[in-house]
Amino acid sequence: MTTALPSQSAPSPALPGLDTATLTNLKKLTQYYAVTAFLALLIGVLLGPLQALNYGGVNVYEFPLLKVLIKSYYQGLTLHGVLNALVFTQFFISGWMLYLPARDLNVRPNMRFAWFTYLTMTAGLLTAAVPLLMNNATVLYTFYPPLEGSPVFYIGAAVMVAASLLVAGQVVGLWLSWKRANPGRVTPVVTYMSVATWLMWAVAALGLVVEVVGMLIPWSLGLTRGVDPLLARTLFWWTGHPIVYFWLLPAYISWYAFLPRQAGGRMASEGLTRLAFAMFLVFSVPVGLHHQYADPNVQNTWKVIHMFLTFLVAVPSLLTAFSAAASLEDAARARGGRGVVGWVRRLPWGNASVTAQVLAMVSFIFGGAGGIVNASMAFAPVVHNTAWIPGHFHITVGTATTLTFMGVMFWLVPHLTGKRLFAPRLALASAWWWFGGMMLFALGMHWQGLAGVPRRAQVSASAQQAAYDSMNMALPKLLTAISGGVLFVAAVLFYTVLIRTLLSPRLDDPESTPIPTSEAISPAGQNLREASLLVRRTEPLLALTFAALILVILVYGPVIAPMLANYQFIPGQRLW
Ligand code: HAS
Ligand code: CU1
Repeated sequence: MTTALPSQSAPSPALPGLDTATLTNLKKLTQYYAVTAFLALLIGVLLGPLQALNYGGVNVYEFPLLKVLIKSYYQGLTLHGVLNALVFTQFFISGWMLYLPARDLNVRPNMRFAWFTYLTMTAGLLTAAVPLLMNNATVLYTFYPPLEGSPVFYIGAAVMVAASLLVAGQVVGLWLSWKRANPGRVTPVVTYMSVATWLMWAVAALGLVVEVVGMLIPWSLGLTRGVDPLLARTLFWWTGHPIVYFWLLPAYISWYAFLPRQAGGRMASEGLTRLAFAMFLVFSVPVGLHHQYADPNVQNTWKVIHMFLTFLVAVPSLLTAFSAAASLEDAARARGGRGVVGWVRRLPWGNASVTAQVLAMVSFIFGGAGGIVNASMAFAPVVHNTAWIPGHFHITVGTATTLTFMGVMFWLVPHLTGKRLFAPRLALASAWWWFGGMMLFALGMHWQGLAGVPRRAQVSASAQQAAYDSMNMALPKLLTAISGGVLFVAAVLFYTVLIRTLLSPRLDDPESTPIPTSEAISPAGQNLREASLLVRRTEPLLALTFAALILVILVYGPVIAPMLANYQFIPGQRLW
């Protein structure tokens, strides 16, 4: 049956719109992406308390039962990082940012290609999982050489990333065909944000693709006699910094476009939203050296330039903080809120989806502030490679991203399936427990980091236990250990809600839970000719991508060229 659907945006005469059959298929695909993502997160999250206990001074890795499954702290940490930070995010985002623009534009994607991409990504994941689980790729989620994992791991990871680029290509293709059919029209804002994010990711991924395909795969297959660790790290961080915005911006899409409506308000300004995403597109990538301040053989001049560009890329997040707060205030005042800060009480705190996302935002105030500390060359030596860094990223990717995606699932699953959210009060509780656990973990870890406790270290079984004990870390260690338990409870609550919802019978028409697209206080309008200067200047996303690429070449060329000229062949090491 192929009936036309009520569309998000006006249908365009020259393009086939979404019919019921395609929409059902697209919803199924989105559900597959989301469920695969949350399954990966489930395994990753169950390993989390083990890591937290380590930083609480408790070594659980010697328990015989655990030893059967996980050979070492480092294997546990590798699985935790890969599954949560790389697999969960990429799968969720690929489904989310294909579904949203297709709905927003009302354009029919090629569903065979879309399923092919999902299957390719899953094949990549399963391939990489084998050596990870067999302790043959215990190289942590950054896989820095000369640590050498099985080639199967690098090949699986490369296939996974390549699949994400196929999704990027499909979404950009949908947008371009919409543009051709709608000359002179302003790109609808949800599509604008999605396409900007995918284009940013395409520029960002180049570094990783060159590193893995050009260096790590041939080396791990024994085709080259060594690998250059400095060049590999530099290419890794070319991708490694912007990857954090690839995780963040899909959450921002929800904060800008959906959360205001869910809370009872409006998006602040479409123009400002576009400016933020245009800035992310241009400035996300040329900043990777802020992960390499401690690396030798990189000129300080370039480190300083990357530092200033890092401060620049914090600006669109500050714009987002302003916009998000303004739209929440708009919502709360519409619900009768009063006072300079008293309005906060009138947000719909009983709504699990809203609460999860607002708490994600609150944690990101601290996560973002910590990021600026990390980026400052004067402070970096104090925090680099200490427990501070995992503290930082658990209140960025661990909450701003993850807790937002959890909150999104509370409406997305009913919207995709027609099933009702199981036990909304448990869902609400899971958001608070997750937020509380992450804040405790972050406090404990930032604190330990300031005292000099290293990151990625099995401190609970340190050979220099006396040195560790003499740091007087009893309180932060306790906080960190407790946070592992709190997060475990949060996970049990969340997965109870998710799994029971998924297993429940379909009761409603899925479309009776609509996509909560918000109106804007200051909209962009439909026609470019009548739009504001800001909207017109930010519309040409391909030109902005080109500018991004030029900027990246300018600030990476002089860093990478001497490394290529002085390539070092360092043999691999297996330290586990
Ligand atoms: Fe970071 C290391 C700098 C953001 C993730 N970062 C990491 C690592 C990860 C990570 C995973 O410069 C570890 C990598 C590794 O394993 O080695 N980070 C920054 C900076 C930002 C930043 C400047 N990071 C993120 C985000 C992440 C993430 C986002 C994941 C999603 N980070 C660094 C640096 C390092 C680093 C160095 C290397 C450290 C080292 O030494 O190795 C900025 O983008 C942050 C800007 C953000 C803000 C906050 C805006 C606040 C908002 C919320 C508003 C709230 C409201 C709520 C409105 C300025 C938008 C209102 C509430 C009511 C109730 C009304
Ligand atoms: Cu970074």
